[in-house]
Amino acid sequence: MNRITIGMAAVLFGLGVAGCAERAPQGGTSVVLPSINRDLVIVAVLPKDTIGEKLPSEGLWSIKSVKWKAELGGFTQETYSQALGFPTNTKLTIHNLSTKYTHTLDVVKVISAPPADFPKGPKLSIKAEGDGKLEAGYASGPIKPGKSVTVTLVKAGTYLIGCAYHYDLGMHDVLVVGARATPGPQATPTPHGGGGGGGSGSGWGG
Ligand SMILES: [Cu+2]
Repeated sequence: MNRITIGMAAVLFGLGVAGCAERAPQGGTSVVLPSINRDLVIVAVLPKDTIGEKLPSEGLWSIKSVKWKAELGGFTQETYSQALGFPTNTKLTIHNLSTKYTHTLDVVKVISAPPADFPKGPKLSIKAEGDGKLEAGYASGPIKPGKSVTVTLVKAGTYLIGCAYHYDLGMHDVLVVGARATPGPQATPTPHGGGGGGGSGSGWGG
């Protein structure tokens, strides 16, 4: 006997964005584009099932995650850096939001529970590995500014991810793949946009 279930995704998505400062149109999430100058920030829509990545200092900032007991940065599925969460079997687009820098998304390590202990100076592959399937050892390969790569989330789990070029500049994050996985709280932009994003971050997040 067949049953048809509709509408849940839209309902859940609606809950997900409630409370954000910038309300996104239905079906997508908002993301801040590179600023033209310090007084003008443009917010665009990041499509569903997409991870946007760029340096924390390029405007994604970093968040001290209470849940993961680690500083996370460089990756978002909404607007600013956050822990990531998607259902298993999602066909995910990894989009480089940068105008200047090439980035990657590599699996650093698979963990079973918090804390997210990011290893110091891990060896991350620049070249693509893992045949488009997100598992231990996956590497996207270089993604040029404005370009995307797709990967299928074939296996439920908790993945520490990072950029092979900028791991040490704070581009490392947690990606949870599972039925009920949802994104974590977002980083808060640093007022006046002066400094870099790799700072102490104390007092951010919550
Ligand atoms: Cu990078």
